[in-house]
Amino acid sequence: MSDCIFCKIISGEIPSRKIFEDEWTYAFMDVAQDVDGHILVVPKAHRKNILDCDEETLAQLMRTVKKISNHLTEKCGYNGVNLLNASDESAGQSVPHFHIHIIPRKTGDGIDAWPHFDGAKQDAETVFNSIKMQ
Ligand code: DGP
Repeated sequence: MSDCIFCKIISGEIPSRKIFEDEWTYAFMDVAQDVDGHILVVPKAHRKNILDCDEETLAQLMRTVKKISNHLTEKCGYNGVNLLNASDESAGQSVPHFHIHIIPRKTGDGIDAWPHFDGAKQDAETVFNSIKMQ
C-alpha cells in the first residue's frame, strides 16, 4: 500500500534496523526505544491485522516470530519473550499494517509488559454465553 509506513520500510523507502527477512516476512527494530530489543515482525503482503490476514500469511508470520524468539534465547542471552499485538484501533493499533511486537526478556529484568486491567464489568457467565463458539 503506497501510504503505509511499514510497506515503505519493507521496500527500503524508509530506513530500518533489519533483524531478519525472508520471502514472506520482514522484522526490524521498533523506533520507540521504550525497551531494549523491541522488535516488530510484519508480513510483506499488506494486511491490516489478524482480522483480515489469510492463514498462509499468518502461518509465515508466526514462523518468523518463533525463529527470532529462538534466536534471542539461544544466541543473545535472553530467557524468554513477550509477544504483543493490537488488532484494530479499538485495541490500540496505531499502525494499520499487521505486526507482532517481540519484547526480549531476561529473568529479573523488571520489565512490566503485561496490561493492567481494571476488573471485569459483567459476570463471567453472561460474557461466556455471549462469546462461546459452540
Ligand atoms: P502499535 O501501537 O501496536 O500499532 O505499534 C506500532 C509500533 O510501530 C510502535 O511501537 C512504534 C512503531 N513505529 C511507528 N512508526 C515507525 C517507523 O517509522 N519505524 C519503526 N522502526 N517503527 C515504527
